[in-house]
Parts: sequence; C-alpha cells; structure tokens
Amino acid sequence: MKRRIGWLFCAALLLVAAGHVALAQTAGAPDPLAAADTYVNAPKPWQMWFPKAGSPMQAQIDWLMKYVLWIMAGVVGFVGVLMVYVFIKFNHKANKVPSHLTHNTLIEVVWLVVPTILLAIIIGPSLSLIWYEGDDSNPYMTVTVTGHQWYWEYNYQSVAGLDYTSYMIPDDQLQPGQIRRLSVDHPLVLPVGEKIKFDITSGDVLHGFYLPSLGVQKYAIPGSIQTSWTLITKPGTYYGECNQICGINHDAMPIEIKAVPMADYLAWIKVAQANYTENAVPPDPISSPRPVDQFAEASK
Ligand SMILES: [Cu+2]
Repeated sequence: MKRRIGWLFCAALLLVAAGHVALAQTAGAPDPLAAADTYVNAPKPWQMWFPKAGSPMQAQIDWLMKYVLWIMAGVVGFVGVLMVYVFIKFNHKANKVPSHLTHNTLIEVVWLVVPTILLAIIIGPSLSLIWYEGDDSNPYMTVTVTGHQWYWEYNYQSVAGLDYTSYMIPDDQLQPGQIRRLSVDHPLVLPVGEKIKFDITSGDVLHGFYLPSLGVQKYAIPGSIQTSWTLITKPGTYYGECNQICGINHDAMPIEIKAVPMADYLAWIKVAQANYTENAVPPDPISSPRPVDQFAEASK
C-alpha cells in the first residue's frame, strides 16, 4: 500500500513538473525574452558613478554630470590653493602690518567675468539636455505605468487588453539567475531601438518611477500623468526602483525591464496576450508581498 502511494506521488510530481515545463516554453516555442538574458545591467556592490548608460538620455546625463564635476573640481582646487597661499603669506606672524586696500578694479572684473563664463558653459549643455528629455513626441509606443502599494502596473496602449501587474519575487521564492529585491514575476517588455513613451501615474500614494541606467526619473502622482521616454540601445535586462517613500513595502516594488529585438517583442505580445490578460490586475496575487504580518508585528 505504502509503495503504491509512493508511485502515485511520484507520478503526480512528474505531471506537475511537465506542466510547468510546458507553461514555461509555451508549447515548445522559443522564449521570446531570451535575448534579454545576454546582458544584465544591474547594480553591483560598492558601485561608484552611474550605471552603464542603456539609452542616449542616460549617456548625456552621465556626460553632463562629469563635465560639471570637472569644472567644480577646478573651482574647488583653485580656491583651495588660494586659501592655503593666503594662510601662509598673510597670517599674523608673516604679515605684521596689513594692507588697507579696499578696491582693485582688475580683481573685481576677473571675479565677475570668470564665474559668468563658467555658468554660461554649464547652462548651454544643461538646457539642451532638459529640452532633449522633455521631447517625448512621435514615440513608437506608449506604456501607462501606474504605481500601486506595492507593485507596478503596465498598460500597453497600443496592444488592446494588455494590462498586467509586476510584483517583486519574495526572497524565499527566488530561482537561480534571479536577483534578490530586483527580479519580478512579470517584467516590462520593450523593443530595442525604438522610442518608448511612459505615461506615469499612481493608483494610491506618491511613487517614483526611477530607471537609473536609462535616465528616467519621474514621480507617479495620483490624479495626474507625468510623461517620460526612453530608447534602449542594446538588448538586455535593466532594473529600476520606486524611489519615493510610499509605505511599509516601498522597497518591494522594483522595476525589471526586458529589452528585446522587435521580432522577439512582437512574438512576446502574442504570448502575453494569451497568458497575461486573463490574469490582468489580479486582486490578490500569490507573489504579492503582504504587509499584514508586518502591521501586526509593528502593533505588538
Ligand atoms: Cu512606491
């Protein structure tokens, strides 16, 4: 009897495993998101500077940040050297009789003109970048991004009915290859080389749609739509986070983007329409990190 139950149990396990494999491969078809696994742009421990730019916008932000940083380094270095010089040359011991000079036309002209030139060479590229960031005209497609406590919802305006939620994988359910606190159940899938517009809003409180490697950072504000855009240059997996303190599980709403070539994106749409739309905006998904226990803990 025991042996029979054992066999039955094994058979059931095999059936479940086979079902999972079939689901994962969607009836033997190649995974349309495979191209995104070839390059993973995720934060590293002790990382300095910005992540590697995945879009022209982030490349320009990175360039401007370093450009201003070097100008600042020059100013701070010059003022530092000047101060050390003054401390040594004009201190009480070295310079017993101070000068009573109050005006020097040349110095006054120089300290007005030089900072003006510095501000002018900073404001030029800054304004040009602000205009570039603001130009979300003529996108290939638009995705409405809605922040919720505590998950993201993606609505593809150009694909009827494609509206799904994206939850962080809880630590105890991570699979090999997934990244703790960054991987999600249903990533945002986008084609590479195309301009993608984001309409960003919120269903409850303030959230922040922040994609550091793509140069996107906008608040998600209930009752209003902020727009941004991106153009991903290379197939890969890109990550972001909600960066507006939005409640107890604020840290549990990462953004995972799978950027794939256009043909793969179109293939994925078919898979997503078949599998995602019936699960669209589930009221209580299993992978949802539940705040209930934490509230109970806090009120003990
Ligand atoms: Cu949030």
